[in-house]
Order: sequence, then C-alpha cells, then structure tokens
Amino acid sequence: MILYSFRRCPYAMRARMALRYSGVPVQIHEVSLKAKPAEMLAVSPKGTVPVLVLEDRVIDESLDIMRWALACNDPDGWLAVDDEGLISINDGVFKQALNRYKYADRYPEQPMAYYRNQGCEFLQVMESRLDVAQWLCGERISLADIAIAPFIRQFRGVDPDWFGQAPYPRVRAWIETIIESELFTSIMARPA
Ligand SMILES: N[C@@H](CCC(=O)N[C@@H](CS)C(=O)NCC(=O)O)C(=O)O
Repeated sequence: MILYSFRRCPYAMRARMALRYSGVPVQIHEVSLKAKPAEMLAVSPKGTVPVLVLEDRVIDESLDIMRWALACNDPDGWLAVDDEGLISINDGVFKQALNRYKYADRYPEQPMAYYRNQGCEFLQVMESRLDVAQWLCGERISLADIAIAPFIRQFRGVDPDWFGQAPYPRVRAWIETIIESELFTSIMARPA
C-alpha cells in the first residue's frame, strides 16, 4: 500500500498518524505539490494529498483514510467516541480563518488580527471542552484530537509568541502533549 503524502500538510499528518497508530504497513511517498507524480494523478485526478492506494481502491480524503485505518485496527479505541461536527468546524470555518491568518497579506480586506480572532472562536470551543475533560471528547484521546491537532499546530506556528500568552492554556497544553508524543514525532521524522 502506498500513501502519497506531503510532510507539512496537516491533512497528510492526520492520515499518517492514524495509519501509524493502526500499525497498517504503508509505504510513504513524499510528493512535491508543485510536481505531483503522474502515478498519483492517474488514480486521484483532484491532485490533493494524502492519497492512499489500496489493492482494490483508492482513498483520497484524509478523514476517510483515518477511518479506514481505524477500522483495520484501533487498539486504544479512538473511534469509541466520534465527533464529526467538531471536525467539520475545524475543516470548514476554522481552516478558512487559519489560511487567512497565515497568509494575511493575500487578504488585505482585513488586518491579520481579524482573521486570528475568527480562529479564536474555535480555540474557545476547544478550551471549554478541555476545561472539563482531558481530551476533546472526554477522558480518552479520540479521532477528533488527532484529526484537529495538525491545524492547531499551524495556527500556533503563525505567531508563537501570541499563542504562548493567549487565553487558551488548556489548548496549549493539549497541543504540546500531542506534538511531543512519539506518534507525532515519528510521523514528522525526515527520511534518513
Ligand atoms: N479534503 C482534502 C484536503 C487535502 C488538501 O487540501 N491537501 C493540500 C495540501 S495541505 C493539497 O494537496 N493541495 C493541493 C495543492 O497544493 O496543489 C483531505 O482532507 O484530504
């Protein structure tokens, strides 16, 4: 099985984490987004990563790849609780705010802080959840934590000083725990 991936893509990160956690063996093919391999485009013409090529089919949406991996093997019960609603807010309004915050010079209609404030609405939802439980959906880590974390990491990376003092201490601790985990560091390791 082959996973076409791009190391810094948050969608590819979530797919790599789920695949590694499940223990399903995959060969990772790092692609250049500027020169996507013809073999990848032949099986998935929409041209986004990640793309998982199975013997009998192709899965080219990151959440579908995660769910496929967890259906194969889910040792810690990441699917015991599911929160499609939270993940879709992340992938929708939050991701849009993140893009504008990160590339604010391309969206001069509003200042950078405006887009950051839009993203903070989601951080506030997360902070409230993490105030009452250790993870986003309760006392156990779940699909939502892993699906959302790469995007929060990007948000944090736009202005780490701001993030470090923003009123979201629980989100800060949560993202640090995930980023420092063996799972995350292993999927970010550069090939030797
Ligand atoms: N809905 C897709 C989105 C994937 C996506 O947008 N990936 C970006 C990289 S982060 C991509 O491949 N963009 C195409 C390009 O930059 O040419 C998924 O969840 O897999």
